Amino acid sequence: MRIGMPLTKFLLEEQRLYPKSTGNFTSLFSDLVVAAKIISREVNKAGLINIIGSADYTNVQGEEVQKLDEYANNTLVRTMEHGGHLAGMASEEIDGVIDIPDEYPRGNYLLLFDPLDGSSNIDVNISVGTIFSILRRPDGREKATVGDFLRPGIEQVCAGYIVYGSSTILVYTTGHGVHGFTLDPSVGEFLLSHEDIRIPEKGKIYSINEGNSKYWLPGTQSYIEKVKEDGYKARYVGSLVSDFHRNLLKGGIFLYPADKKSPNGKLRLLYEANPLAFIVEQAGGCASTGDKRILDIEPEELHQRVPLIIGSKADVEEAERCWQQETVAV
Ligand code: P6P
Repeated sequence: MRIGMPLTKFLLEEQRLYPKSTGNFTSLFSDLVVAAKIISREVNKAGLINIIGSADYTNVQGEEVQKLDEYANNTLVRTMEHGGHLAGMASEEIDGVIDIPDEYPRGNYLLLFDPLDGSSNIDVNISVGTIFSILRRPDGREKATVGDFLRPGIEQVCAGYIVYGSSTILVYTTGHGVHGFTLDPSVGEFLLSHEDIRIPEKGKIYSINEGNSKYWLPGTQSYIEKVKEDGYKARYVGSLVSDFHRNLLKGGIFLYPADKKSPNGKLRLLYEANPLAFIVEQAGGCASTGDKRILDIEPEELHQRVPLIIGSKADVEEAERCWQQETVAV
C-alpha cells in the first residue's frame, strides 16, 4: 500500500514502468500539478479577495465569465506554455487553438482543459473543478492545428480532474488504473489518498437536473422512473466534477442526456466527457451517449456538445436499455 506517497514520487515510480520513457510526460504532468496548486490557492480564498463575481465579459460559450474562470485559464496557459512539452492547448474559455509562443520550444503533447468547471457555483461556495485531457501530437507536426485535437477519446494518453472542495483532490489515469491524491496545504504536496479507485458495479445514486424533466425524451423518463422505483437517492450538485467524483467513489450514475431542448446535451466532448469517460472506464464503469460509447466518438469540432450518461457499469447499461428501447430521434 502506497497511501501517503507524494505525487511527485508516484509519478517517478510510474515512469519506471516504461524503460524507454524520456521523462517528458512526467515533467508535463508536474507542471500541471503546479497550476492545480495555484488555482486551488485562489479558489480557496476567493471569498477573501475581489475575484468573485463576473469579469464583465462572456466566453466562447456565450456564458458570463467569472473572474476565477479567467484566472484559472490564464494560470494553466502561463504555467504550461513554456515547459517545452506541448504543441498546443485547447480551453473551454478560448475559441480556437492556444498556440505555444515562438520563444518557447514545442513538444509532443496536446493539452485540453475546462479550467474551472461549475464556476457558476463559486459565489455560493459549492465545489468546482478543473478537467484535463492529454493527447499525443501527430508525428511530423510542429505547430498544432484544430484538427490535431479532433481525435476520439480512446486516443487519450492521460485524463484527470482536480476538485476544489472541502479538500483539493487530483484524480488521474494514464490507462493503468485510477489514482487520487489529496493536497496537504501544510507541505504543499498532493499525497496518495485513493490508490486504484474502482467504481462499484452498481450504485444507489442518480444525478440529473430534474428541472429539465419536461424536455426529457421517453428513454430518460422511463429510466428515472425506474431508479426512483428502485429507491435510488437523488444527488445533483450542478458541478460536474463534484457529481462525478462522488459517484466514482460511491457508485451511481450521472446523466446529462439529449433532450427536446438540447438535442446534443450540454456538456463538452473533448474536455469534459472524454476525460471523465477515460477515468470511469479505467475504474470499471461506463460512459455513453445512450447510443454510443463516449470514447469512440469521432469529434467534428473543438467545443462540440455530447449527451453524457456516466457511472457504474450496471446502471449505465440499464439507462442505455431504456434509452434504446424508448427514445425516438429528437
Ligand atoms: P445545469 C456547470 O455549468 C456545468 O457545465 C457542469 O459542471 C454541470 O454538471 C452542468 O453544467 C449543470 O448544468 O443545466 O443542470 O445547471
